[in-house]
Amino acid sequence: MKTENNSLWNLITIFAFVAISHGAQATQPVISTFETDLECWTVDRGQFGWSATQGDPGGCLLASNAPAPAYALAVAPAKFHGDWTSFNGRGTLSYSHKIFSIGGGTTFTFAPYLITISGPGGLATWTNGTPTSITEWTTVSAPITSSAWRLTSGSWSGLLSNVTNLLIQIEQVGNVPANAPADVSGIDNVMLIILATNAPLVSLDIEHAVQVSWSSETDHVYQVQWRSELNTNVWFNLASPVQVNGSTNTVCDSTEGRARRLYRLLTLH
Ligand SMILES: [Ca+2]
Repeated sequence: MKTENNSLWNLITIFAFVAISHGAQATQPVISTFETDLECWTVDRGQFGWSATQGDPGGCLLASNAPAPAYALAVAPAKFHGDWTSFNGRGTLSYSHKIFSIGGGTTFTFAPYLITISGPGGLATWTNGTPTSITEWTTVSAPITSSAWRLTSGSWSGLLSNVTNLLIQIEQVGNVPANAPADVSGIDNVMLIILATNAPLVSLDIEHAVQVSWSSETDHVYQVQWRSELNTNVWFNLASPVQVNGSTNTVCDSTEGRARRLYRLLTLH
């Protein structure tokens, strides 16, 4: 059925919010893009290594480990450690994840995406969404707010005051029997960043595509992301990161065959 432009407003619900750092008072983003090496990331079990070309884009961390029920965890380097207090309520920890192969065997047990942070002040775990097969690069995003995490020891404020261990589950598939061919997964674009909702949105226009525009600050790189459902924290990159090219920047996304999408804008650096 051909849809008139005006009725698209009835079919498409658009939300947009803008991420912009808070100037001199901002907590600096912490980012791993694995462009040249593993950036001191490790994986707690199984095989792991760096790929120069299979990332989102460029390099990424790859891991391969078959036995269930253990799921391999990527271990963040020291640059992600420290006082996360200023991220509380306005920060996000996100990463790109891809299942390249689910491996072999007779039973495949998929686990939800999982992040654990811990330190002298406590331990908390975040989970959301469970893949069911191989995936494309998928953005997984966890808000740094207490209601989104399961605190198993200590206090939220005490934990955030000194995070000494960040674990991101890289293996999403458990294989039985244990000697089955291993699954292969990757992680890229790990970002601990500030999200803010108070930056001005210049315009949001819909014709046959959604046009998302925003006011930009010089020397910043932006990434527009989208998701299709309101009740999931799985975000996808829309095109590549945008280096600012003026006071207003625009990214378009086709509406063809899409009932509803939610957009957001991140400041990468
Ligand atoms: Ca990369």
